[in-house]
Amino acid sequence: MFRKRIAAAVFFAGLLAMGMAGCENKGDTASDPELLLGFSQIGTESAWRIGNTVDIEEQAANYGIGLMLENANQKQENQIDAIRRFIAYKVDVIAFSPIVEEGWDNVLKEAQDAGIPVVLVDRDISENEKDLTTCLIGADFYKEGVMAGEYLIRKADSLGLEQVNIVEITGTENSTPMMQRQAGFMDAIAGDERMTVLESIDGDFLKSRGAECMRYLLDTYGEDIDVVFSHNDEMTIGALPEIERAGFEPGKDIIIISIDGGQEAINVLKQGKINCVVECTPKLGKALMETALKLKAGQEVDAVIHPEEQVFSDEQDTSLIAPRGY
Ligand code: GZL
Repeated sequence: MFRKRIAAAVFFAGLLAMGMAGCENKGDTASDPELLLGFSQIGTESAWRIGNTVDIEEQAANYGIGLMLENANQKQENQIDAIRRFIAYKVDVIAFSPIVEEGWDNVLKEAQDAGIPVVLVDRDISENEKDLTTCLIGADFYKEGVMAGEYLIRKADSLGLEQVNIVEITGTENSTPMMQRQAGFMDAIAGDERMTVLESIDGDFLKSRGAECMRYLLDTYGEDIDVVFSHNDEMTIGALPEIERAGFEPGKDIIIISIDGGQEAINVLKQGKINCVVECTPKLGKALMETALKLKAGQEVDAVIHPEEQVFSDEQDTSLIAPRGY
């Protein structure tokens, strides 16, 4: 315990110095946090991810919680290393957004042996490793996929379509959002005989890969494509210029369905080039801080916390959509 306080004091001295330099001091809590939270973030691959990081940093400051946030630059091994550093620092709580669902059991056993609770943020891990974590704070990705599929059925009805050919650009393979968004979407359209999935291809949640995937899909299927279902806005934004370069009007010749709900995608929705954006809020920081404080106080926490989420689409007056903040 004594070593922990020294480590924390050294760490907070740095924080305080940065705090004095970078933002106003919110009173006693900002300079004498009750709690040290270690957070391993996946990277900076999307506006969603950056918005998630900003929100966690802001909420840590609001709650007067000491935050050690490390960026893994899209590498699982960097997340595992960061968690080991948090254990060495004897933080009070560890949180992380697992880039994929498998491969965490060893480091999570080390955290358990050190008596440090682990909170999953945003993404989940495999069932056989979950008992090594305390809880999950993140979206219901399956429901997001269902909402995307249900929108497409309504859209096909409104257009009187008899055949709907779909291409899917998926997020990072073996990640929770990729697997569950795909499952929800496919389940939602399964009973509709008009729906045919021509191909699913991994875009890794990246804008550049979204463009590459779209180029390949257009070269392969051309005007047979009626719908693009993209697992995140970054890949969608990357795909749009490729659709236009091929001579098609996105949002009119090809129905575009995306997920995240960042400002850039909402702006394009308002222009009519995207038809539907399912919200996936990155604002998980408040729930994380409140959960960390409960864990520190030895209180019970909910096993799963899902934020409320909505669908933005051309079925509504998109001019009324408020600024998104990410
Ligand atoms: C979803 C999150 C996903 C976003 C992508 O909660 O895990 O990762 O949809 C991000 O933009 O890369």
